[in-house]
Amino acid sequence: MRADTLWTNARLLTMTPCRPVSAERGTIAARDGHIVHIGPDAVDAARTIDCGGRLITPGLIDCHTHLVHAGNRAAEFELRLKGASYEEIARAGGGIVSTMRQTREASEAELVEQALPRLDALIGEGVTTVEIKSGYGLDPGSERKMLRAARALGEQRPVRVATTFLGAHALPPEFAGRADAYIDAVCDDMLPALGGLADAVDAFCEGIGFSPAQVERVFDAARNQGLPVKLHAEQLSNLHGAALAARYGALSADHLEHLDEVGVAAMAASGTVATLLPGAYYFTRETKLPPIDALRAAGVPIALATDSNPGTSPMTSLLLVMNMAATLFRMTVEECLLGVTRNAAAALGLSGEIGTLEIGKACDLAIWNVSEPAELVYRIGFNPLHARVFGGEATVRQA
Ligand code: DI6
Ligand code: FE
Repeated sequence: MRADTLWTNARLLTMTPCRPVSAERGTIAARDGHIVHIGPDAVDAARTIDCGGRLITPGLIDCHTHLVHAGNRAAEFELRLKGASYEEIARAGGGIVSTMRQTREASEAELVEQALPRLDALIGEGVTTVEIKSGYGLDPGSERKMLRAARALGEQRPVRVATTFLGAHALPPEFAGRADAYIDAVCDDMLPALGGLADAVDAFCEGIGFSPAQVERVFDAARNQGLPVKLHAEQLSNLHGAALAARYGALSADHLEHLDEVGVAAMAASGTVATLLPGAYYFTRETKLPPIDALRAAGVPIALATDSNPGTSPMTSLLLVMNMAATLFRMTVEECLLGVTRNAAAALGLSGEIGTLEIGKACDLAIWNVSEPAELVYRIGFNPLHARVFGGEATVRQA
């Protein structure tokens, strides 16, 4: 069989379980967008690209973002610099609800236009898959508009977009004091009307979000639609959301600074990925560390993501996320790289398609100008991407 493209003279970081971060000299080949060969020898191919000894990793995966939204919250950032807390701002009608107002007013095309620079920043650092949540529309039409914009981004750029419905992100003002009625609307009006626009369902389980009982109702409705679930859990307090998510076989529980041992054990038993978001930890000046040692000891897979959003993590760099995870959370280089490849794929339920360099998976590659894997984690604010390949097609580095 003849391959379409063969990359030679590379050092391959397969991220497979046996030797995740020991680079092996070799070649990799694609046909019809998928990896058809990987190993020391070359195979026959229509086109050959010499990688000059460069390091190749799987294309990076940002498994938790709120990339689609209108406006920004720089003014709120300034208030926080003067001492206001994230929760105080949210309770005073700022926060998520202020982004909701601007997002409702924006057209689908405007949402796409505003998200594109953020998406291009991720792509420019080797991201080939990005998860994008709704959650700033908070009414049926606006939530669908956000998800359509997310799908459109995947058509306008060479990137795979996984969409997540986050209707239970915040209480919209028209439902003030009636959170259960809003959850009725999420379950009965919004979720059944998604019509394939969402690949998963998420919720914000928190004092300023929704209670565990309300989240359960959303998860039951997701189950009725045959959609997998994820949860923003234990970010600001411990409501035991991770254990709840695990009971529903959630793909991931995310944030987790306030996670306890019982939650860790529940996640380990259900195979739920722990998605850590060091950008939000940093930007909100959180001081409680997620229980990394306990997650490690229990064998819970750890993913890392930007949480790119205007309120708690206005960041668009997975490379910086890795550096923060290493510096702030003391994660190892191997853990950081697994967090943005194999474990991020698992957090999206896409382990069969992406996240490692293996025959049969999509040929999504990042080719780096670095000598050692550790360099990808070590630098701050420097982009060593040489080239990026999506579905077997090379895309030149974008600014
Ligand atoms: N937790 C977060 O960190 C983001 N959403 C959530 O549930 C914040 C979203 C925002 O402030 O706009
Ligand atoms: Fe988030």
